[in-house]
Amino acid sequence: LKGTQVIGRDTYRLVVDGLVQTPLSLSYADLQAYDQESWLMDLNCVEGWSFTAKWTGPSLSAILDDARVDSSAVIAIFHTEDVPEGYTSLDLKYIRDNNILLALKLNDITLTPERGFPFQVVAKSKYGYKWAKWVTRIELSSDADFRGYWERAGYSNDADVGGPAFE
Ligand SMILES: Nc1nc2c(c(=O)[nH]1)N[C@H]1C(S)=C(S)[C@@H](COP(=O)(O)O)O[C@H]1N2
Ligand SMILES: [Mo]
Repeated sequence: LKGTQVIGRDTYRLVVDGLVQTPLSLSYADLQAYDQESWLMDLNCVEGWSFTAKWTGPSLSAILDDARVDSSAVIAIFHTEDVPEGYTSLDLKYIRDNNILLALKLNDITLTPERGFPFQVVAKSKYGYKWAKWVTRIELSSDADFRGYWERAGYSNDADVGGPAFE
């Protein structure tokens, strides 16, 4: 929505904070050090186009386990370089039930800035606007009423592919 964001590999940190017992500040190498899992998955933009790719990266649940998320947290808010106040959010139950990945690679190639370096959230079976790119902070929150950038503009917070695009 503001064009490509360019994030430096050496200075990058992913902050995981909010309702956690152990806030994290992970480098790009830290993300690479987690077990890397791969999924073949479609990205469906609400505008009608889609593509299928192999997505590879750490499990977000594994990272959240290391942060020791409080039982009061219900959502994860993704703060991005282009929308630092909170680009989008996903339910924690959805993240855990679907083993959502943070894709460092697309078809075995490290993401370019255009594709979301350092990673793109693989929001399986959710519309493309939930697939956050250029994420700098994941905040655990109990605010079930939080709405991200597109969601505030009227797009569905569920964002299930095949479901309504608008609320
Ligand atoms: N931070 C951020 N993430 C974003 C966007 C954006 O504007 N900013 N656009 C979203 C939309 S609408 C889609 S369809 C996908 C596109 O992903 P792609 O660039 O890998 O095709 O990224 C999503 N992630
Ligand atoms: Mo999109």
